[in-house]
Amino acid sequence: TAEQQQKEFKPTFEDYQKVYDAVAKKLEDEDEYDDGSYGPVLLRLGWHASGTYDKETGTGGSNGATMRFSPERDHGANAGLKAAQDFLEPIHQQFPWITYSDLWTLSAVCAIQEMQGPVIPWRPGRADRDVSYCTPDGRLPDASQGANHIRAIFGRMGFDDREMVALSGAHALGRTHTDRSGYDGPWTFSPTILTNDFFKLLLDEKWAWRKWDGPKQFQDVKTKSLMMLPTDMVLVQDKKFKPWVEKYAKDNELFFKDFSDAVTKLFELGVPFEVKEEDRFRFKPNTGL
Ligand code: DDH
Repeated sequence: TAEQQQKEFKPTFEDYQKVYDAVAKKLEDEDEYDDGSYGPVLLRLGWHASGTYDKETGTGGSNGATMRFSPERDHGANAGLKAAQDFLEPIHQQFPWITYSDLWTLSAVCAIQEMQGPVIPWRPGRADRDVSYCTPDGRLPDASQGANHIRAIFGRMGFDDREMVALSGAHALGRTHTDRSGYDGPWTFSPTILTNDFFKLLLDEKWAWRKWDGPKQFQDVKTKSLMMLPTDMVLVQDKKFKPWVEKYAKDNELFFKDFSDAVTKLFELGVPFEVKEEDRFRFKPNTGL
């Protein structure tokens, strides 16, 4: 059984690289989904698995993959993430020795790297846990809120302002869906390639409230084809967030460095690793295969 394999099989770096390669290949093959890639939704799965962490109680985080179960899978913030879990199911069948918890964060790392983002150092060690470890609803950010909310949510995970802004750069990728969050549209013109465009557009475009029946969101005045969430706009409205938006808009290398550091930290929150920090794996990207 998978559980026996997870206990008995001692995978090496090469074994994990094989899982990475299988995810990368499936990303290449299944290019009909959404804007042409499952990459963004795979990243969102890894982030929502990890972003439930509470540093005070040590609960939540990527250790456990409890989003497989109700009630956590039904939390509003997780709407649509079943697509990512279903995408990964055949990979899990192919490599039953890996835990779902490790697979989800490894796949999010793969998604970032295959979408031309920075290398994200990663280490194994997460164990799957049962339904009793599901976190309560409300631990993930609410896009309709302001700066206090962002700082409360990410502060609870242990992040500072700089890290909060760097992590938000993930919204260069993917889109919002009316049948998931209720919001509509992508943030950038290249939603399957990671760049600092989220920050550039936030500063350079003129944004106005979109006139529609849906939830309050911003629209770019010029093309009316891009969107920003209220929480995205907070990053240029808040005096302490904005300087980081400006730095990342000017310097993609700095953004990649800080994004890589913050995502590595995010995916490791609350995980009792045996592998040391200095022994983290750096997976070889397959881009262009
Ligand atoms: Fe996000 N995000 N996110 N986000 N996110 C959505 C989509 C994606 C917030 C709200 C939303 C991060 C931070 C925040 C990604 C990655 C990350 C959607 C749309 C909403 C709403 C969902 C849908 O309708 O399908 C809010 C609020 C915050 C906040 O910081 C306050 C972070 C930190 C990350 C990360 O990865 C580090 C990605 C990728 C998507 C695109 C998903 C897709 O299917 O495409």
